[in-house]
Amino acid sequence: MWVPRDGAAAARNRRTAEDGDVKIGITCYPTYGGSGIVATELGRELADRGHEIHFISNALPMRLDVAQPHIHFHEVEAASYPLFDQAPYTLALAVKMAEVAELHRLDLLHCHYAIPHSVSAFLAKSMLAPRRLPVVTTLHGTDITLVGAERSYLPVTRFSIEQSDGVTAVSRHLKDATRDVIGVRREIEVIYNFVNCEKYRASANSGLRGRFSPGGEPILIHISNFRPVKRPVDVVEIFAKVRAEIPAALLMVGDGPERGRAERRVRDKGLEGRVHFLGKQDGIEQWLGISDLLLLPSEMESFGLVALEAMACEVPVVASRVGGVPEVVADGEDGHLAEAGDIDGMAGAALRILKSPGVRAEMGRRGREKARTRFGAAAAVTAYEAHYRRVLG
Ligand code: GMT
Repeated sequence: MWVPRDGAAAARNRRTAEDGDVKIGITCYPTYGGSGIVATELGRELADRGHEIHFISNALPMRLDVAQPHIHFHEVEAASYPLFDQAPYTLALAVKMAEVAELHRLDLLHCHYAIPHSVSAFLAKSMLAPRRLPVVTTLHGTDITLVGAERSYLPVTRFSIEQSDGVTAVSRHLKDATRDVIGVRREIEVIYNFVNCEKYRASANSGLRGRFSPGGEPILIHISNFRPVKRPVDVVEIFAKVRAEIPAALLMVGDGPERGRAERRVRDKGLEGRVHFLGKQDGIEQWLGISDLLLLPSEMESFGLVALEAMACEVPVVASRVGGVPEVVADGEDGHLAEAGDIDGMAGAALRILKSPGVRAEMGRRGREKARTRFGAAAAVTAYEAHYRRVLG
């Protein structure tokens, strides 16, 4: 809806999340990655609550079902011209955001990942002035710790965050990093990522499990975008040490630049047949549901959404003690943490869990309980609604 800036008309027209449905434009990276998953799940939950959700992105987000009521999708196509080396996506996105905001009377834009989404949103909002179009930015991690920290991007990252009407971060660690690394001084609300515990749960799919574990041996799993920051080669090294002591299988779910190196390491270690590269998968809950342990030895992780998804499936987590991971996984309770690169430490932790079915089950039970009570979807979605309400004034 159109909300004038000032005056009595503004007060009459001003809409808040409390008054009923809000029309929200959500922009995210549509491909494999935690930020897109969080944006998509949030959009679906908000739509369930009756809000009108317009996804604006260069492709349909991976887990989005446009058949769901109150969900709409608008594709951004960056026009190319022989003069352009690369099509200007940031501008195309800004134009589409402004167009959708006008046509569908959006109340606000919610950008997941600062670069370039919040910059495009700033342009869209400026183009539509004096009509008010607040922008909320949710910071996910690498937009601050890697991309944003890059000297050439730092000023524009800081600018787009400072110019947003509301800013949230997915962990306390990320909130602090935004202050320390980017130099942002404005208020940032921490709203933790969440998981749908109905969808993510342990599964007794004996057919699927039997394919990888014919003798009932434990199944370890790693799920990521196989970027260097995820250290998938470490996963293979850790698994090799586990396999040296007990029979086990490893599922490698996802794809990305480090997959080739990880596959070569599997061959060097003679682990073919024990390690299964499954590529990008929809419905990762089915893979987590049959697994016994998640390995997440990342260099950095502002939250580690997949750790939370594993916990919801009663799968203990062995991960690096980095970034926001300790805010999700409690060492010794629902998993174990070690320093990034400590392959011996992580292999030892994995063996301690896998050699004792009682410990494994108890850690899994605690993980699910924590996922349900501290990281449930309902509380997070309510927190986002309250955030929107404040931004809408
Ligand atoms: O991990 C990435 O390569 C990118 C990024 C994304 O867009 O998925 O992940 C970040 O956002 C996730 C969702 O909030 C977090 O769970 C991840 O920890 C975070 N990745 C890093 O901080 C490396």
